[in-house]
Amino acid sequence: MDHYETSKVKGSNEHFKVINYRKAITAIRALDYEIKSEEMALKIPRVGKKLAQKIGECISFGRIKKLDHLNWDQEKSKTETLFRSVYGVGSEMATAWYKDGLRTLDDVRALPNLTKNQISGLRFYDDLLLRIPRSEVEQIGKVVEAAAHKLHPEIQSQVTGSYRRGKPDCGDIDIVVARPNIDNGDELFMIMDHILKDLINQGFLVDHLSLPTWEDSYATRPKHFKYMGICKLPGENQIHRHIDILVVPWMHLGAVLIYFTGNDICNRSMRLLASNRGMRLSDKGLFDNVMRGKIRKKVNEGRWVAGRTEREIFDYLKIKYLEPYEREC
Ligand code: TTP
Ligand code: MG
Repeated sequence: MDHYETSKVKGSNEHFKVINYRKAITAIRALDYEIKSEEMALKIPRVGKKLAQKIGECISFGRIKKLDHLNWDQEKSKTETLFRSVYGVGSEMATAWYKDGLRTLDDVRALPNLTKNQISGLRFYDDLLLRIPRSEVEQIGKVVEAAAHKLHPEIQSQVTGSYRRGKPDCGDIDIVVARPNIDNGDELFMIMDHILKDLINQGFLVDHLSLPTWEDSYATRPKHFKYMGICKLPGENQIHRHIDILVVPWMHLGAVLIYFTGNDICNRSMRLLASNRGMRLSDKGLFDNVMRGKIRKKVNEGRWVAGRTEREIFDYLKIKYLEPYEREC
């Protein structure tokens, strides 16, 4: 997967291989037994014939021949994977740094032209690598909810992402905030602004990766606001965590919950299913009567038909409602 990750171009064969490898890795991680043969590997969901063969090779010879033919440069792949593990660093940057002779995070730290996000990513690197136990995600969720309720008790704040799918630990905290019947950007920005100021004053938000900004045109139309930052619970020995807070229109809440609960593969499948039915699913809702031309490129935006609740979207797509814990695709 690392090899394809470094050589992928969006929409290319490599791009889809990365996705397929990821699905297989998730399935293999979930096993509670050891894979002892190619035949056993083949029985695992999402492990196809070719991958099973490679697993078989690993078991028999401890290596994969294809990687030699690919001129797989293990040092390059490992180093680029290390660079990509820094927040704000993508594949292209990682490859460029490797080409420039950089090999360690200290080499990267010495660069003069790092972005603000990369500087934060390096500053909190060790903390951000650590998984967050569910109990801590819950506590962090309560801090944000309390700030939202202080502003108005009616405001809803929900932890989504891997937490909502029931995972025992999470990579970050994904929070969605909405207020019943409030859709316009003006009020939503105000809600975001108040919550952020409160959380900054408390010392809970300690660094910002992306702060929403205000534009006049938001006043009348539904608008999503996304904050990305670093938070820390009060008290000694607390770890810095990556938090995303979304403030979204009430009419889009269901679509946002589907998107932000994920997982990403499940989102991809639902979008493809919608597209196969002449519809389009986004984090704003489900749109019907979408005309598509060549290579499925959409010709019109379609008509918004559902989005307030998740069930509404599943119903309109005529698929059985999936509980969040069932969305591990
Ligand atoms: P993440 O927080 O990146 O993923 P996660 O919460 O599922 O897992 P983790 O424990 O590592 O945090 O994103 C939240 C949701 O946003 C994800 O479940 C699905 C959606 N999403 C996509 O659909 N595509 C993407 O590329 C990303 C980054 C997220
Ligand atoms: Mg997450």
